[in-house]
Amino acid sequence: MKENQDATNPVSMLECMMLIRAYETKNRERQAAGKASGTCTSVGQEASAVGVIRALAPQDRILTNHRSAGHLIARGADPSRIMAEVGGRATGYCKGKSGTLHVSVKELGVILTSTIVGGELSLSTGVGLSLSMDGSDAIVACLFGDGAACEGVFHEALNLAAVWELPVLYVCENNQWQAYVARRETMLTDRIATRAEAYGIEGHTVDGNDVEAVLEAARVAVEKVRRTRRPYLLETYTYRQWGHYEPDDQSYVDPDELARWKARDPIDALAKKLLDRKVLTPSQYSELESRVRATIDRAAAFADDSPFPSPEELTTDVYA
Ligand SMILES: Cc1ncc(C[n+]2csc(CCOP(=O)(O)OP(=O)(O)O)c2C)c(N)n1
Ligand SMILES: [Mg+2]
Repeated sequence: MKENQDATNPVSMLECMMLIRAYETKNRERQAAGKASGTCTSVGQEASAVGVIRALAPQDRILTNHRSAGHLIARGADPSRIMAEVGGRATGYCKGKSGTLHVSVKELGVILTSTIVGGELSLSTGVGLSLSMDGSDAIVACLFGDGAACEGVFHEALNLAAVWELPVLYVCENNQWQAYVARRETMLTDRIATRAEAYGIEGHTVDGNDVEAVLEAARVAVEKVRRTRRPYLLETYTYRQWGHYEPDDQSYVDPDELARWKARDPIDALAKKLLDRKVLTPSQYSELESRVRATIDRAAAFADDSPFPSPEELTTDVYA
């Protein structure tokens, strides 16, 4: 099975990135108003989410981390049900039980969004093993951060997948932050993909703020993993524009650095490119903005109108 061509059209990718940004913005407002639990937002990283996820085929599996709303939306998850989940409502993807988005969306192949840093690494290797034993042509995409790449589990997961030849695409979203610690304080290299060589696999770094470049790099990587059934390490070099967690005043962030990255905002960059290429007119761009706003307003209303899970639900779907 192939990726969905409509989903990789640049205008569709722009709309999806705008939808992710609008979702995160609305969720931050809702958190401040006490309507949702605080979440880790992916603002600034939309190109990485959309470029990687849209290169996958429907049968592929996804495991990701705590900064996952963009990955879910790019995969086609309904923002209403994500918002309901974060609001603890029964209509959420996991009946509101996942806390700050520790969800699984089986119908989309999203096995887990792990809030345990690095948890997705070892689990993805395991899912790769199960696909391999089943003789499936599906692959696993494992999205994690530069902080997770500093954990011992990174070595264990990649090395085992390399030695056992498992079909896992490891994607490090290097957003320059590990909670409140700058990435440069925890590693002397700023290119995580170079570590691939140590495991005898291929690695590549791509500009994570350029969605077309990310899509192209992810397509190459996905094709290689699917064909060779061997792992690959792709790094999307990007920047976390908002705080680690809402609320976060970002008082520890260098304002000049933040301003430099905001000037390279992935959504502004793609919109400008498409307007310059005349693939998009200003009025079509305004239509996208209105459509996205309407979708997110509907999502918020859906979450607010949804019931909380009943007390009898407390122990259902929970494995002891
Ligand atoms: C095992 C574990 N240790 C610590 C934490 C607390 N924590 C949550 S996110 C985070 C930083 C993760 O950084 P990175 O992997 O780069 O992901 P990013 O937040 O930048 O997307 C930390 C330390 C955790 N959730 N799990
Ligand atoms: Mg990080």
